[in-house]
Amino acid sequence: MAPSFDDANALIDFVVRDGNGVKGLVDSGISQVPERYIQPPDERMEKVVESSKDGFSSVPIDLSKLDGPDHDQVVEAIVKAAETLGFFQVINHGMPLDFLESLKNAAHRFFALPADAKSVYLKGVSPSPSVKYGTSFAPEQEKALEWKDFVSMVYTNDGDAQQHWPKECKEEAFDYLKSSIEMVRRLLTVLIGNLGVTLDDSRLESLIGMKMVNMNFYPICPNPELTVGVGRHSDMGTLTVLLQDGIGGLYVKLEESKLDGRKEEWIEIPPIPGALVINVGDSLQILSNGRYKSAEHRVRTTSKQSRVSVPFFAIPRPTTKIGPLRHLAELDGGAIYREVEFQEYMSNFFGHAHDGKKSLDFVKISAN
Ligand SMILES: O=C(O)CCC(=O)C(=O)O
Repeated sequence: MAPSFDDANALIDFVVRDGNGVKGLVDSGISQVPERYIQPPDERMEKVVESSKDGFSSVPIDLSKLDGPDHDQVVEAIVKAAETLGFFQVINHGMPLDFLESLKNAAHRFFALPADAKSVYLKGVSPSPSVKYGTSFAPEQEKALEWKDFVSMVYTNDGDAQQHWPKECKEEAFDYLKSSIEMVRRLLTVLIGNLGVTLDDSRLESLIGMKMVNMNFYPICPNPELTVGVGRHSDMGTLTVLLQDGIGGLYVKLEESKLDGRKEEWIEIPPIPGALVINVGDSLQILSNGRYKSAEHRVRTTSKQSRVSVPFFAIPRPTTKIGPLRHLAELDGGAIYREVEFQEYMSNFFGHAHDGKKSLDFVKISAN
């Protein structure tokens, strides 16, 4: 029998420790979200106003044109998107539509498993440190939990992935990882090339040396107006490639400087069949001395249908030193971020609940 979800400890035991997740909560037949999921009024998403776009293009970028006569225009579009919103969508990226469908199906297959089959991958008991199943982002640190379950697969080598990634989704996750790596290499070469640096293979690899595929599951929510799927945050890595399904609900915040005094505004990244979403992470913002914008984003919940998304995160190797490119800092009259070993940045990132772009404060050099 499901415990009383009015008792916060029993709720955490059921959802987090026993691995039932939000899915288990919903399957138990709740008609209202437990208190612990209720966001403070400022974080609720019931009144999301879609902005007038402010010149941000929602037209996806055709990546196949990077190799043809339109190369320069495609580079310009990628750079502009990275400098403004920090988010863009790509099509003709080399992953066929039926493969993307199979990837979403694989995510549904995993989360449809009974809790005891998923909980073998809980932190502390998982057969490999590279696989982790869980719920919310940092339940120990969060005042209000996120309405999301996830499985995370860190790539170390082909053998580990074959042996340890969950069989319900490993083939698809692995193929997605391999294709995403190629895409990220091309995009980073463009973006860093635009900063006047030609990346050699070893430098490129140090910037994307940690590779991770997550599968996110957002169950139907009885009170979407009180909850969030994922709270406001930016990603810590260099670039993220995201497959979302057709449900929608991914929102990106416009930078304050673009708002001319208007209050905060969020733009929805609309689902486009066959497209993948790309976003800039903190590491690329740091490296570019603030030129490229790591995008603050969050996810709405819905009462209509469960949603899945599959991000691939390209993350610097823990031993890589991340700091602004020296010539940019000189050009700009100083670095706005201090150099840090990425391991340190990552520990700080995971040590806090999602809180917008506060993760960057860890390395920000104050103005005075
Ligand atoms: O589900 C989404 O659309 C975004 C997921 C996300 O932001 C994350 O996993 O960090």
